[in-house]
Amino acid sequence: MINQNLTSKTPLLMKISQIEHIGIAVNSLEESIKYYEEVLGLKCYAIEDVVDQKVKTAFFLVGNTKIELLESTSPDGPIGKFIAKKGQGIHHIAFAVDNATEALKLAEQRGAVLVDKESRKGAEGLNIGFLHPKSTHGVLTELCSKQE
Ligand code: CMX
Repeated sequence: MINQNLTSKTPLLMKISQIEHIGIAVNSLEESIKYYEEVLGLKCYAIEDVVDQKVKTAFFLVGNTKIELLESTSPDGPIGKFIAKKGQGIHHIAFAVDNATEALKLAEQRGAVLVDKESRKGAEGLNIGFLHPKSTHGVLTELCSKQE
């Protein structure tokens, strides 16, 4: 899967600073928020609609990493399709990088298949882009950055 056509100009490696968030697909934000708050003792600090992704999100902070709960707003959106097929559960892992568009290009040069050729705006105003799970050993992978 690794692209053999790397040149001397290809940057060495992507620099990931931390796990930015873990995305979890849920049937109902309301019901899941109760579990995270009342059983795990976390605090939901934001709820946001990401209209173009057809999801409603809820965020919790655990150390420097967030948990992002994702409730589908439409059966034909990515979360609606995922839940129909696999049920609730971990949906994706998001890594923080300096520049999401550059990191996407680098991942593609190194053999990953991009869902997004360039970054776009996601929840919390981050620049985000996804790598297809078929090219990442089964884990839908998001790269995100505060700036571009
Ligand atoms: N993790 C692992 N595999 C996944 C997956 C996931 N989250 N989502 C889909 N797949 C697998 C499917 O099981 C399927 O596998 P098989 O071919 O073996 O059956 C394959 O990928 C294709 O799945 P599909 O249901 O036909 O879905 P699509 O090809 O239409 O879309 C994907 C798949 C990943 C491109 C799409 O879900 C996508 O663009 N995801 C990124 C966007 C997203 O998830 N947004 C929500 C998050 C919002 C945010 O954080 O801001």
